[in-house]
Amino acid sequence: MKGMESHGLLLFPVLLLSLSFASSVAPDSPKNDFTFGAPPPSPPPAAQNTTLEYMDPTLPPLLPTQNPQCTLQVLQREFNGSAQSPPVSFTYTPPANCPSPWSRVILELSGSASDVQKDCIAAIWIAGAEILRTSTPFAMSPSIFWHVHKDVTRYTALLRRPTGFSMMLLNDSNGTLPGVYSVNVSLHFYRGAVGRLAAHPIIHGLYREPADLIIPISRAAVEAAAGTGYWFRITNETDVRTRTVLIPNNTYRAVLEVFVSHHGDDEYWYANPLRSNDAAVTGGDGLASKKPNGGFRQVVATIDGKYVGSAVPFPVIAPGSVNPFFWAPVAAIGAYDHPSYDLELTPFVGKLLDGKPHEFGLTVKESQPYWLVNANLHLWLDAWSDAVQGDLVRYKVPPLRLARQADWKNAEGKSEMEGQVIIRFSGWVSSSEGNITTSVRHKLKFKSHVEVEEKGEMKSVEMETKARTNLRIEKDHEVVARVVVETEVPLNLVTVNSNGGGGSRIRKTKLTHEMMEARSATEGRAGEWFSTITDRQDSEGSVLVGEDGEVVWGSGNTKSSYKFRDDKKCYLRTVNMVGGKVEEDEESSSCAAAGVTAAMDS
Ligand SMILES: *[C@@H]1O[C@H](CO)[C@@H](O)[C@H](O)[C@H]1NC(C)=O
Ligand SMILES: *[C@@H]1O[C@H](CO)[C@@H](O)[C@H](O)[C@H]1NC(C)=O
Ligand SMILES: *[C@@H]1O[C@H](CO)[C@@H](O)[C@H](O)[C@H]1NC(C)=O
Ligand SMILES: *[C@@H]1O[C@H](CO)[C@@H](O)[C@H](O)[C@H]1NC(C)=O
Ligand SMILES: *[C@@H]1O[C@H](CO)[C@@H](O)[C@H](O)[C@H]1NC(C)=O
Ligand SMILES: *[C@@H]1O[C@H](CO)[C@@H](O)[C@H](O)[C@H]1NC(C)=O
Ligand SMILES: *[C@@H]1O[C@H](CO)[C@@H](O)[C@H](O)[C@H]1NC(C)=O
Ligand SMILES: CC(=O)N[C@H]1CO[C@H](CO)[C@@H](O)[C@@H]1O
Repeated sequence: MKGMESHGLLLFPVLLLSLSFASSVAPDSPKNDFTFGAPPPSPPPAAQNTTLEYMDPTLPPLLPTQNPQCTLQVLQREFNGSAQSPPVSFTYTPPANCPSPWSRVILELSGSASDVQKDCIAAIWIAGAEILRTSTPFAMSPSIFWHVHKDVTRYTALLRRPTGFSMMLLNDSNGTLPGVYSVNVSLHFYRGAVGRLAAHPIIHGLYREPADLIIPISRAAVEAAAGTGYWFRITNETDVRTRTVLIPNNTYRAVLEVFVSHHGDDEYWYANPLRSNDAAVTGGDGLASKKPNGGFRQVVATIDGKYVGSAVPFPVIAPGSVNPFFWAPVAAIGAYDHPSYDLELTPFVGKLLDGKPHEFGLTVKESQPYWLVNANLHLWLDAWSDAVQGDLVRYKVPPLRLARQADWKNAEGKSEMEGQVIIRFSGWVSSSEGNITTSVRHKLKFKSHVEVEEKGEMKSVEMETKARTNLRIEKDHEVVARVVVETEVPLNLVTVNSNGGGGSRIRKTKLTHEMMEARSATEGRAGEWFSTITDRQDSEGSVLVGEDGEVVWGSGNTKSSYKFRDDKKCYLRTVNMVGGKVEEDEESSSCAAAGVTAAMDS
C-alpha cells in the first residue's frame, strides 16, 4: 500500500531490521505495556518464526466434514512484488468431471511470500466481473503464507462456460524489496445439500439463488489487458466512470454489487480532519488525506446520471496501514476478502426494459486520488417470457446533507461531520412470476469526529456508520417477503507522537474497529430466518521513527473476536496476538458463547 512513503516513513528498513531482531530477542520477551507518555517499549520479537501463517480469523465457509465433488486449480503464478505486473489472463474452462448445477462453489486462494515485501491490492475477475478483492499480507519475514476462502456461488452464471479469467496484483513498491508472492487459486465445486453459512462478515447477496446473467461494470477488456486491470481508478467525485449496458428483455430482477478499495492520498480517509483547504493537515502522523476535507466517503451508483444507490464503504485497513505490526499475522477485518456492497435495482428494471442501452455510472463522493472501483450487475431472467414489463412508481432521493463543523487554532482543534438520509424507491415488474412490486427503504446515519491536541502530537478519530435497508416484496397487493439488512461500523483510533530521543519519534496507536451485520427475512412459506455477525478488533502498539523518517522498529498486539449466529448455528472465534505471536486461538460453536443478540426490530 502507498501511504507510508507519503508521510515520510520508509518501511523497508524495519523489515530488514526485524529480521536481525529475530535472532537477538527471545520469542517470549515481555508484553509491551501500552501507556501513552511512557518511555519507549523495548524492541519487539517482530518476526521470530521463519514460517508463519497469516490469517483472517472468520468463519470457515463450509463445515469441514463436507467434501467437494471436484476441485479445479485455475491459477498458479508468481507475482514479483517489486515489478509492475499487468493482469495475468487466460481462458477458464469449467470442470468437465462435475458440470453445473452446483449447490456451492468455494474459491480458495493460497499465497506465500519468498521474502519481505509490501502489501499489494489484488483482484480476480471472470469475464471482466470481479469475484474477489483482496490484499496480500505485508510480509515482514520470509516464507510467510496465507489462505483466503470465499463463497463464490453467486457468480455461478460466469463459471458455467469457458471465459476469460484474470488476476492482478497492484504494487506500490519501488523495486527495493526482494519478496515474490506465489499465488494458487482453486475452485471447489459442491453438489447436494450444503449448509447456508456464508464466509464473510458481509454476507454476499440479497437473494439466495444466483443470478442468471452477470454484466460487468468495469473497464473494457482491451484496456484491462493493456495493464490497467478491470477496475476504474477514481480520483475525485466528478470523476464518474460509466459503462453502457443493454439488458435482456426478460429481466425481472437486478442487483448491482459494488467493489471498492481506497489508496494513495485516501488510504486514511477515515482519519481525515476537516479544515479549510489552505490549512495543512495537522498531526504530522501521516494518517490523513492530502486535502483536509473530512472523513466522509460514499460510493455512488447512477443509471443515466440518476442516483440509484450508494454505500459508505467499510474502511478496510490495508496490511501496511496504521501500524503494520498490528496485522502480522492477524489480518485487519476484511483485508483478505474485502466486502462488496449490494444495491437493489429491481425497482428500476421497468425503466431499463425499453430495448435501449443505458449508462451505468460509479463514483466516490468527496474522494481524493485514488479509489479502485468496479461493479457487477446481477440479472435474473424470466425463462418463460420474452417481454417482461415494469415501471418505477416511487423515487424519493433527497440529497445527503452533512453538517460540517470545524474549530481549529493552529495545530490544535477538532472537526465533526454528521448526517443522515432516508431514501425510498419502489417499482413493479410483471413477469411469469406475477406482478411483483419491490420497495426499498435505505437509511444511512454517519458521524465523524477528529480531534487534535498537544500541539498536533495527539489525534483521536471516532467514526460511525449505521445503515439499514428494508426490502418489501408485494404480489397482488400482499406482502410476500421482507428483508432487513442492518450494519453498524464503529472505528476509534488514537495516535500519540512523542520524542524518542536523538531526533527520533515514537508513534503509539490504539485502534478499535468493528463490523456488525444483522439480516432477517420473512419469506412466505419458507418462513423466517436471521443471521448476525460481529467482527471486532482491538489493537495497540507503537513504531519508532528515526531522525530521517525511517521506521526503526515497531510492535503491535491485536485481539480479534468474531461471532456468527443464525437460526440454526453459532460460531465464535477469538484470536489474541501479542507482539507478533498468536497466544490464543479459540473456536466454539456454542450459541451461549456466541451470545450475539438476534434482536431485529423493523
Ligand atoms: C512457526 O509457526 C508454525 C505455524 O504457524 C508452527 O507450526 C511452528 O511450530 C512455529 N515454529 C516456531 C519455531 O515457533
Ligand atoms: C523482481 O523484480 C525486480 C525488479 O524488476 C528484479 O530486480 C528482481 O530480480 C525480480 N525478482 C525475481 C525473483 O524475479
Ligand atoms: C501451489 O501449488 C503447488 C503445486 O500444487 C505447490 O507446490 C505450491 O506449494 C503451492 N503454493 C502455494 C502458495 O500454496
Ligand atoms: C525507493 O524508495 C526509497 C524510499 O523512498 C528510496 O530511498 C530509494 O532510492 C528508492 N529506490 C528506487 C530504485 O527508486
Ligand atoms: C477529476 O478527475 C478527472 C479524471 O481523472 C480529472 O480530469 C479532473 O481534472 C479531476 N478534477 C479535479 C477537480 O481534480
Ligand atoms: C426488446 O424490447 C424492445 C422494445 O420493446 C424491442 O425493440 C426489441 O426488439 C426487443 N428485443 C428482443 C431481443 O426481443
Ligand atoms: C402491476 O402492479 C402495479 C401496481 O399494483 C400496477 O400499477 C400495474 O399496472 C400492474 N401491471 C400489470 C402489467 O398488471
Ligand atoms: C501501482 C504502482 O504503484 N505500481 C508500481 C509498482 O512498482 C513499479 C516498479 O518499482 C513501479 O514502476 C510502479 O509504479
